[in-house]
Amino acid sequence: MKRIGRRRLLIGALAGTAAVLVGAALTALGGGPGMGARPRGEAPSAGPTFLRLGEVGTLEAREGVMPMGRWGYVAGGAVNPVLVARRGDAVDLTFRNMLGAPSIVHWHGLEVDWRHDGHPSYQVASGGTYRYSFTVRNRGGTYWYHPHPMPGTAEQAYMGLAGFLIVEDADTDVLRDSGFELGVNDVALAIQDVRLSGGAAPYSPTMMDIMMGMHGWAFLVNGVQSPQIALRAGTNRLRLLNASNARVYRASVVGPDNRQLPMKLIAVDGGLLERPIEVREVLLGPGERAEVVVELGMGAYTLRATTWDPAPPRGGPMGRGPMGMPHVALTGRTVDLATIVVGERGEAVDVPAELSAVPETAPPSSGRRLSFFPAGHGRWSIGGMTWNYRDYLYRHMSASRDVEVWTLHNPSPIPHPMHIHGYQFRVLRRVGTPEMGWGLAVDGAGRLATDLGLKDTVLVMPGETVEILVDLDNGLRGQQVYLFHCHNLEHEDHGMMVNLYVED
Ligand SMILES: [Cu+2]
Repeated sequence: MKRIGRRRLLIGALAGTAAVLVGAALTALGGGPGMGARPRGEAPSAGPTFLRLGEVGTLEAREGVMPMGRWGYVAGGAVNPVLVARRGDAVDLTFRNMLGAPSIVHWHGLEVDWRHDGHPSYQVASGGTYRYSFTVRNRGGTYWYHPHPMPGTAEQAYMGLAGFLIVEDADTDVLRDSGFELGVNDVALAIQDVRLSGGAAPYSPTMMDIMMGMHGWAFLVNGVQSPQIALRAGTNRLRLLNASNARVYRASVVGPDNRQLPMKLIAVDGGLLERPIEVREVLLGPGERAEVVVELGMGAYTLRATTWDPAPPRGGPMGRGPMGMPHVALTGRTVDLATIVVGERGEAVDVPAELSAVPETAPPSSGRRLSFFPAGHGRWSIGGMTWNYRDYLYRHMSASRDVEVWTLHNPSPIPHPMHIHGYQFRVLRRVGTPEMGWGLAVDGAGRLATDLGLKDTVLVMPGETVEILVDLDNGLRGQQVYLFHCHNLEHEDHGMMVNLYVED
């Protein structure tokens, strides 16, 4: 199996990260006491490994392959490898589920036939396999893969099963050729929060956690707590992924003077923006991605975020507020996620002023309005429906005819990052944005910089109404059953997911 940039990783700009991760990966794959068995015949890897998606024969979900006994996907001897594909690539790989519970893989953001999309109808039992066969049809961009069984997504993602899936196309080639190199000055950083207890991070949500989503207090970047990321001076491209179960981040890079650096936002969920947008922070709900370009000099920097924690309920856990929910609130605080150490000279890169033509979406033919409500017993509903396999929130949606405006209304005190499978959509408007998003709007429609490209996940903040434009024609024909769900994974596991039935 071909490895991309492996040699460069070992000697290159990620050496610091690699140093942190070498030990971690060795311990994990070496199978220390209580760490689980080492995959047969596979050597430990050093640092993030880049693998061609089309050349991955088998992707295994395994327990105990990461530090703290956490879980991961194993391919080519690497844990949670960064998979790299080219638009148009044919993918034929086998998922093997070595977990103790059913699982299936979802290619988050990719437009694929629903039989290869990780719908839980296709989850396989422990020891089972599932064969994926699809063509990569998306624009170049930063996507990711993670488990999607029902229930169990929340636990499996929390335990560490997640990886990046980078798609390349002609537009991202131009950007790369301007001077970015994967693993050198183009790095992928997945942010996650967990609760540490006795050197492990077990998944054991309380009823309150199920209602609010599981919020941890220890922060991991690519599976490592408070890592040092070594970059070179000059221009760096950071691909940020919020891989957390529930936590929302306003992320920034802070300099030695403790001030937020100016950054260029160049890409979001569904690939490159039309042109770079100057920002100092990006708001990322669970599942969302943002690519930012930042200029670094010699010295130490901090990847920092404002995050929100559920405040203790007023009136005790049994106290009920509006909508029959516990009295909940979210309180912001600042956390340092990673240290960026710049000790080597690098290159300045001129980012093109025109990045890509984001495809136009046809004018809408119809509209739907959807609200999110608690449905009792820790469950949540979308448009009045909670998850079951047999029912569809919408039937007879027409791929060839329907372009829809969806008005997503969140009357609850909890943010809901809403994700649609099989499509990339546009964000049209935000109304009623709360403090969490204040100061981030960049146009008269209340949109954030991260709303200005193609999206597969949109954060609907407490009290907010967000309009999105969904073109049901993703180029795939035949009957499709796609999912629309909250990417707060406790919400997803507790009913906040529905089927959509799309036909020609
Ligand atoms: Cu939710």
